[in-house]
Amino acid sequence: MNQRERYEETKKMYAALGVDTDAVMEALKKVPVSLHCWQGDDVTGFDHDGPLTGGIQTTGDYPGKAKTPQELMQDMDKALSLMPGTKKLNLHASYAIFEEGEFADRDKLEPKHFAKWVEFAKERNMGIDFNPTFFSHDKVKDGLTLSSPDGETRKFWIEHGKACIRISQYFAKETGIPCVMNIWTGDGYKDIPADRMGPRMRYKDSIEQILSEPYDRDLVKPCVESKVFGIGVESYTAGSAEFALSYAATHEGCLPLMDNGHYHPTEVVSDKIPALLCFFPEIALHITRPVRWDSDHVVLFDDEAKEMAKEIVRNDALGRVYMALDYFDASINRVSAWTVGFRSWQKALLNAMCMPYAKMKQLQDENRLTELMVVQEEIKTYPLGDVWNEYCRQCGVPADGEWFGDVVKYEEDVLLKR
Ligand code: RNT
Ligand code: ZN
Repeated sequence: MNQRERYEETKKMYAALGVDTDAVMEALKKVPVSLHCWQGDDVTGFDHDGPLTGGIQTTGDYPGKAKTPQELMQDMDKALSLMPGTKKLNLHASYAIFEEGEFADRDKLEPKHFAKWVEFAKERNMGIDFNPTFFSHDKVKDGLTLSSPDGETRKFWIEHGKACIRISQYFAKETGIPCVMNIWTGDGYKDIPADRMGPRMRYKDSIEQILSEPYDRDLVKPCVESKVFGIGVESYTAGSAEFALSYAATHEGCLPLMDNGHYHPTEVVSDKIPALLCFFPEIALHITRPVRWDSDHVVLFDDEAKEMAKEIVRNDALGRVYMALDYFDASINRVSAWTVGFRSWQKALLNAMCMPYAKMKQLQDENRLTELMVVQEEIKTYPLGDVWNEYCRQCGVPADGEWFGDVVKYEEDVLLKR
């Protein structure tokens, strides 16, 4: 049987369950997923020479890392050519592109410093999401930014946040697609602090000042991302889960952003998604793979990715959840890291969309839980791979088993020559 015939058989199996796989693929093609630029260069950016700070870390020194905007764009293009579906570009402020001899510090950034990214995104029909960069900079004072007790430090970072609001609005206007702007800081303490509330009160005030910058709520979607701890910031994080969620809940127009690496290891974001959807019109996600801690491994088609996707799909929330990948592995080919992560999340969404939820919900509501277990188990071995390969074919990208050689060739021809 060739791939086409296999798909036709598989389609009948899913149809018997009440799932229309043709309709699923059409719907999935329209769902935007944001691709993070920072996997391409180990979260380095172009505006500083110093180390990565903020309690996050990349490990590994795989050859071929992108060192210029041109190289990063070239690598991203290679990865994009191997990914099915609708992509959005996720940028950090530290990826500003300056003209020869030009420089603007983070508090003075302007839309023009991102004009080349806008051009890149427009040529590829992509929207853009944005992140102020509150780390890897000498104005981070004693590990603190927006929550610093030092007024000058806070002011610098508030100005950075405001500049980023203006840039986000520019992205949205240029691309015609709303820009999700995510606020995350690594502010916190390595050891037990004496004052846990003061930094949070200052953090709250700083975010309020940033969001007092005028912007169109239909164009810019500000979010606050929480975190449980960072490297060197083990005892206390100002932007904890309760802080970020309460901030979003009490500030109209601000979304909570959950990163699934940012909770205690037995907590799962899949369960938090439907909880938040009861209250928030829109939420945002950073999708990553925490291995024992917030390690930011490449996203795989694993159990929690599948569960997260299911919660978005079965609550009819594809239009309410902004999905962005967020991981950085410097120990493997970075184009492959991007590609595997993006394809895995697409697979998770496809898997989630190929399930008979009406029937499953009915079993639950009628307390037929034995049968529900059987149905949920048996669907796991349905031939999703045939639908996936057909989806890749329709999207004009290689099927599984057909793309890695391309990356190897790119590594030989381009990456190893840098
Ligand atoms: C860090 C956060 C944050 C960063 C990016 C680079 O733990 O997850 O989202 O990964 O901003
Ligand atoms: Zn994140």
